[in-house]
Amino acid sequence: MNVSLEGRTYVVMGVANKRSIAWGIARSLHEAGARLIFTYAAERFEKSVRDLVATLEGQDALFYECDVTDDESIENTFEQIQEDVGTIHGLAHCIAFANKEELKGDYLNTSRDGFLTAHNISSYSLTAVARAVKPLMTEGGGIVTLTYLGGERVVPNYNVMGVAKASLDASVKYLAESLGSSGIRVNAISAGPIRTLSAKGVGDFNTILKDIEERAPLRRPTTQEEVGDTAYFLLSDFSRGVTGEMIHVDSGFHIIG
Ligand code: NDP
Ligand code: N5H
Repeated sequence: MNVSLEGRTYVVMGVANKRSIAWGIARSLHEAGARLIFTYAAERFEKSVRDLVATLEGQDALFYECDVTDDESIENTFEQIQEDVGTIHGLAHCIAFANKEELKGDYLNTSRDGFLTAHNISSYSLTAVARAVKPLMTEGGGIVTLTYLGGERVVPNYNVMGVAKASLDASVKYLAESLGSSGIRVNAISAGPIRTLSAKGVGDFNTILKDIEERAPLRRPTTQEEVGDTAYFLLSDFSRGVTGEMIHVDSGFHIIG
């Protein structure tokens, strides 16, 4: 069994800045020796991702623009990656979006457009990306996505994103079945709240974190590094028997009633 990721290449989707969970995953994979490929949503984010990656010593990374709402963009990205590097050993999908005005108040008021946008970007994108990366994963490997407790139970203000995460969680299981015979495992990490750009300005984050510090078994908030190391586990041979699974990296908060 090889738990070093030397000689392996992983795609990381969803680094916006140094607080991104995707960046925590990238650092863990980098430390394990992996070569990394980054995708960003639009050209205007390219420089900030490149500047961050320049801080990873000895990392010979590649960068591609990929808007997951656009089938052509997904196809072009993975065709280009195949041309440039050939085989891929895994992928981290760290992408979600819902309209800000629908992440507060009553879920009942969710619009059709808002519902479809949240599901398109936050859930369907995993299926579209999994289909596009499959031909590049000729040696098998792992796909990891990020989810949140609000998909399993009602969490105030998470609203339409909770419904989209429930759909994402079900997709992880169906994709695990679709891709298992190709040696590709599909798993989710359910992360505890982490202050990222997405989390900015939504809900009362301080109150949510205080509750974690008081009631979660580990009495401390989740870190990017904790999620990063669990992604490393799920993308390495250590987890070779694990697929269709959701691992909570949330200081144990999900077991508290
Ligand atoms: P970030 O804001 O750092 O990352 C969100 C990413 O989604 C951004 O990089 C953004 O890209 C990308 N994105 C949005 N729309 C598109 C699109 N159309 N195409 C491609 N990329 C897109 O936040 P997080 O790190 O917090 O979020 C990562 C994941 O973690 C999400 O799935 C989130 O739901 C999940 N999660 C977060 C938790 C938290 O507390 N922070 C807890 C549990 C789960 P760009 O900036 O280029 O637009
Ligand atoms: C219960 C909570 C707090 C309330 C709900 C938060 C939901 C957050 C998820 C989505 C992804 C946030 C989002 O789409 C924000 C956008 O409307 C506005 N922001 C942006 O457009 C920025 C610039 C870009 C980078 O963001 C994206 N996403 O593209 C949940 C929290 C305790 C935990 C949490 C924050 C979960 C989660 O899923 O992220």
